[in-house]
Formats: sequence, structure tokens, C-alpha cells
Amino acid sequence: MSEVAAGWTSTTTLEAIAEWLRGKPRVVVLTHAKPDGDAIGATLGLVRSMRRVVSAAGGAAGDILAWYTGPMPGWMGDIASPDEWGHTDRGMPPDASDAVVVCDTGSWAQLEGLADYVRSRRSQTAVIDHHLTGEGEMGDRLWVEPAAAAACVPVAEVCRVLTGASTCAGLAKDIAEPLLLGCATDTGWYRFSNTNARLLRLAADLIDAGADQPRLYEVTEQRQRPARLYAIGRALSGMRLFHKDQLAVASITQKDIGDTEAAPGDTGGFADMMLAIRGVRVAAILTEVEQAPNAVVKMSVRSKPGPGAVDVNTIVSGLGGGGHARAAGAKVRMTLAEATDALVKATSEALG
Ligand SMILES: [Mn+2]
Repeated sequence: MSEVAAGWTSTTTLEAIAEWLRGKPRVVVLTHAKPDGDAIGATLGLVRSMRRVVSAAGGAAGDILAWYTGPMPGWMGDIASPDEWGHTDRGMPPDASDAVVVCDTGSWAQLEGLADYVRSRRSQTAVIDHHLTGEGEMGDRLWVEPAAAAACVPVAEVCRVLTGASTCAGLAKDIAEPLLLGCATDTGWYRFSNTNARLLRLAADLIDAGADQPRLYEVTEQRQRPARLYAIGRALSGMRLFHKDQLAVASITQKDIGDTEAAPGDTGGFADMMLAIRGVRVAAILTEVEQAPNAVVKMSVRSKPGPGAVDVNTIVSGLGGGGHARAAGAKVRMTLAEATDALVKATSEALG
């Protein structure tokens, strides 16, 4: 485990956050840029729970909204309705809000275009996250739970308290379903080493509540564009092994993306595929975001569990990134060659 940054620790309880949110008619719920299933699931679950409380009291709930920034997954339209969320491409969250909740990140950098909105509202902000590192000054109310496999795990508890359900099996289906999406996607559909009994019990409750897991799987995993598969082929065919074949690194260039007509979001999950190789302990996919002279590379790093598992959060922290012990990432101002060298060096030290 890497060291947790000073101040990055819970300052309240989930029950207190739920009571603080209860009945507020204008709430902005945010998450990291380029939101994934957990980020969208947590924010939507919270929005729908708060809306339910306000509507039940006869109030107008339309000002309780999720706001996102960066590329959105292609399945968003199958999971959320347009009146539930806004996007920085079309505007900014309203100036007047009663509360701000940030889910699934505590990093100013990851909030991108929404960071300033939170910065000027820290006293009315709650952060609910499960990452190892974050910035404790982001909000007056913090719930930091690195042991939670998904942000949706603590968020489900807030939803339960808010809506007065005795267990999460009693949540409304439209709240349970996005929460199940977060549980499933942040654990690689229950395959990654962060999958634990608590998350599986919650998932079971959410399925009892009516969440349709086969539908979620089909919508999010089985509607990929051929371009993504062509891009995977390009990246994997250039894969290289380092440090006694224990580190696998593949990269994808702007040219690869152009040639295959892949979208920026099409490279998710590539690193996990390389962990399929016997003997590989760490795998990384490097995506060229900007070409030289202002080169920017996004690295996504994964490691296998078990004895001697490598803490990839520590590796990418040294490069300005962060995440979890088995899955982390960074964005670096380097060329692909420089980023590969930096990663090989940092990982070789960790591999010993
Ligand atoms: Mn997450």
C-alpha cells in the first residue's frame, strides 16, 4: 500500500452526508473527467436518490443534476436521460447551488474544467471517493474509503439512507441499476483483485432491487465499434516485454488512432489484456494524446495480484499520476519513447 496523502482521510460519516443532502433542491454532483461506469453510476445513483426525496416532499427536483466533463461513453444515452445531467461542452453548472458532491475522485487535476467550480464552493462540498490519494482540502466533508472496490459502494449507502430503504435490496430499480454498473465495471465484471465479499453482497442486493445486469453488460461491453478492435490489434502487435519479461508495454500513436478511426475513449481495458501473459506482473498501455513538440502521453498501468504484487499507484505517483494499487494512470508531458523509458525505469525498480 502506498502512503496516503496528509489530509486525505474521512472527516464525516456517510449517514451525515446523507442527512446533509436530504431535501436540498439544488445540488450539483460531479466526478472525474472522461467518466467511467463507476463515476457515472455513482453520480446518477445519487442524483436519482436526492430527486426522489425532494419529489416525495412535493418539491421540484429538476435542479439536482450531475455534471460531466470530457469524452462521454457511447452508452450514456442508454443509462441516463438528458434531463439528469449537464456537460461542460454545453455550459457550466448553475452558480446557485445548495451543495456540491464530488464522487470517485479527490484530485483537482481530474476535475479538469469543473475544478474552479468546486474550488469556490469548498465549504458546501462533500467528496466521496475510494482512491488511495486525493486532496483533502477539496471539500469540508470527506468520505475516503480505499478499501471500497468502487465509489458506488459508499455511494449506495448514502442512497439507502437518503431514500429510507432498510437494505440496498429495497432501493428503487432506477437507483440500483447505475450503482450496479459501478460495482461491475470497477471490478472488471467481478474479475479484478479488488472484488470482495462486500461488493458482491451489494451487487446481489442491487440485483434483488431489480437492476438488470445482463442489460448493463450488453449495453456497455458488447456494443463496441470495430475500430476499437482494430486499434487493439495495432497496439498489441507492437507490444514489448521488459525486465525479464515481467513488464509488458504497448503503445498507440495518433497515427494508429487515425488509421483505425478509433476514438480517444477506445483504448480502455487494453492493459488488462496483457496481464493474460504468463510471467507478466505489470502491463501498461501508453496512448499518444499530443504529438511532439508538445507531446503528451496518457499511461494506464495494471498489475497482477498475489505475493509480490507491484503497487502501480506508487509507480505512477512518481510520474504525477495516481489511482489504486492494482490499477493506476498518469498523463505525462513526454514523447512515447520518453514515457516508455520512464515507466520501464520506475517499474524495474519496483520489480526488483
Ligand atoms: Mn471508481
